[in-house]
Amino acid sequence: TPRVFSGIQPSGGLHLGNYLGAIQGFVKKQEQDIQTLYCMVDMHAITVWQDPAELTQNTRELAAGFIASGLDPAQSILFNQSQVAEHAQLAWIFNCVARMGWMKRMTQWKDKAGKNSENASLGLLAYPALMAADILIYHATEVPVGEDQKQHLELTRDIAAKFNNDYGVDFFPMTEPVIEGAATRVMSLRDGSKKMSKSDPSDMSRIKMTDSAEDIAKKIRKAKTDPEGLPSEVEGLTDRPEARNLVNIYAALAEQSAEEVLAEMGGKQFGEFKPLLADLAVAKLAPISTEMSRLMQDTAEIDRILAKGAAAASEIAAPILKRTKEIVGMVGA
Ligand code: AQP
Repeated sequence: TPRVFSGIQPSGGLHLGNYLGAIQGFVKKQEQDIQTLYCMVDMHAITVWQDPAELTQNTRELAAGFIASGLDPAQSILFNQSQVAEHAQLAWIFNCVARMGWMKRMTQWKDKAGKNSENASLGLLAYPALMAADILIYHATEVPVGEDQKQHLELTRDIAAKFNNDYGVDFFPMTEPVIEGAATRVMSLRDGSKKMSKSDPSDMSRIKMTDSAEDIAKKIRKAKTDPEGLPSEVEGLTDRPEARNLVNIYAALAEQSAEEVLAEMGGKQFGEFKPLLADLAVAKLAPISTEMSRLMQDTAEIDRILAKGAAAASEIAAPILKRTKEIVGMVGA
């Protein structure tokens, strides 16, 4: 039976890219009758410096964001990564299976370590091995993510295959990325060549889940565009990354395809389209953000949900870790 796992880093406030690229897909998977596990990956977050108080706050807020978006703790296992020790234990074994060269080829490593890679944390380099452990400790087969995670998921398959081959077993399954929807790669509102991200220094580049209606409208109004209006077919978006981005965002929020949006909106100028997009974004995000602030008033309840989730996750992970250790030949497994 398929099992679904995915995670998001509590490294800052959730943004529209996380919502459209990942969380909407998490909720879709929950609606199918399969086991779903969704994780706040705090151990991934600390691969770059996180202020401790902010990490705590961001982890709880992320849990609130999951629940407010429609993830039901009675249906999905919602938990915090560091609360399930099996992740780190399997990650160590995978650190010894994966090769340095594989890690150094990852575009996320190159982007985040930058020119000063000697000074990046060792954890940042090993990030994809921990991610492989997150997934494979549950023998998860489906991973809903945004497009930027495709390369890491290929590496997860490489690690599973090398482990199976090195130890002569058929133990870890091959996982499939689930990259679906009209906005699998939401771009910055200021620069159509960069993805929308938590760490972009410009707050105008992203729409946060907790932004007010006024802020959402302002950010969309000021979003970079070209002087032409909207085409009536998607071919007309070629070489127009900013226009394409806004159309894709509209499509994903409306749960339509870009073709359907353009069939309706083609010919409109951005002066007319942007307010429609802003209204749609507010209609979709405002109830989520209201529910998030309500949930954040009772952080003890959030912590209880996460503790319960961690216990349920650990029940699945423990026998898989035990078997892995036996395969490796560790005494006392
Ligand atoms: N721009 C995006 N479009 C579509 N999907 C996206 N995701 C992230 N950005 C976009 C998806 O969200 C999930 C969680 O991602 P993450 O926790 O790795 O963090 P992040 O949001 O990707 O981190 P940022 O925003 O890029 O922050 P920094 O700047 O700290 O690295 C994943 O499924 C991802 O694909």
